[in-house]
Amino acid sequence: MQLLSQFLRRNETDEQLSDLIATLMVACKEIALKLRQGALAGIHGSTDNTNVQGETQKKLDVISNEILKTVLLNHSLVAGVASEEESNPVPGNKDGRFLVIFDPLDGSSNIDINVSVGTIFSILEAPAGEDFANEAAYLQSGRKQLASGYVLYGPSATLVLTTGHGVNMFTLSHTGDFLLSRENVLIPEETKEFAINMSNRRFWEPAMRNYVDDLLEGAEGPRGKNFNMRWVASMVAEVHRVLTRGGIFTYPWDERAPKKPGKLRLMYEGNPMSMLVEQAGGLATNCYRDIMDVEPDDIHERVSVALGSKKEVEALMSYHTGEE
Ligand code: AHM
Ligand code: MG
Repeated sequence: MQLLSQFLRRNETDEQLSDLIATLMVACKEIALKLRQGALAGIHGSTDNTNVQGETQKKLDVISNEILKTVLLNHSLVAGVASEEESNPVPGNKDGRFLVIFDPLDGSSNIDINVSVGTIFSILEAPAGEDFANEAAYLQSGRKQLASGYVLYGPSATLVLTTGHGVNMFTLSHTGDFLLSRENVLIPEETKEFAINMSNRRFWEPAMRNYVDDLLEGAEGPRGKNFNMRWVASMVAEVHRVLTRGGIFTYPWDERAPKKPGKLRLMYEGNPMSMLVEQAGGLATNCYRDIMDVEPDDIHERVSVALGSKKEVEALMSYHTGEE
């Protein structure tokens, strides 16, 4: 059994980056404990607040956000953090080397029904001479990420991490250590499994409708095989399934919000998940091009997401671009 810290040392990961990842895991372990207590701790349900995206905050959204902020902003290497639950970035140590961007508790509509949720994070280099209370410092494309990952709080708590050299999984043990449980994750190139919120079909672009309609035709249709569908409504769980056994996950453009395409956020969800998926040999696109090539204009910007098994994402893209 190999500890996360041993694994990072063995792979000659930058010491400061390893230190930051260890600190992040202190916060995630605390969140895992709160989640395990569930209803007994009186932390289910919603607050009276809405976040910057106009969504009602769950009590655990707020608690997880506070835990991450407290732990990270006390770390001398952290120049600032940006969170899905904060209107503006929060500065840390102005001489810190890293910026940390996170969705403290993704899939939080699943908390009260005891279904998997997760913390998603993205780590960037802090540009010299910037004001880390200002979002400009954080508006870097996904290609600039030094590391990204998530902790899935499911039947077990699992860290899935990339520092740009493949993807590895670590499971939280009863002793409170993250132990290596899967090395060099690779997503199968082909799949027969897709994940999309079908109830939004009438709002999609025609290309997306055609693609999904063809999947539903099964072996008799143009795709020539029978597909199965899954929808957990927690991106972390969907991406975990894709990384574990392949598949395609998509949350596409939606005509209800033409200026804010899709539901998922580029900086907190799109970029970190895209880095993991690409590092595992998959594709992560906005249906037209790689998400990590998108230059962000706004810290809370939304993005259309289609990621997973390479050949299936290419098939989806061909419906959109018209290219075979
Ligand atoms: P959240 O960050 O507010 O939890 O929202 C993101 C979640 C994703 O985890 C998931 O893919 C999606 O919202 C589910 O949305 P839907 O309500 O359409 O099923
Ligand atoms: Mg989220």
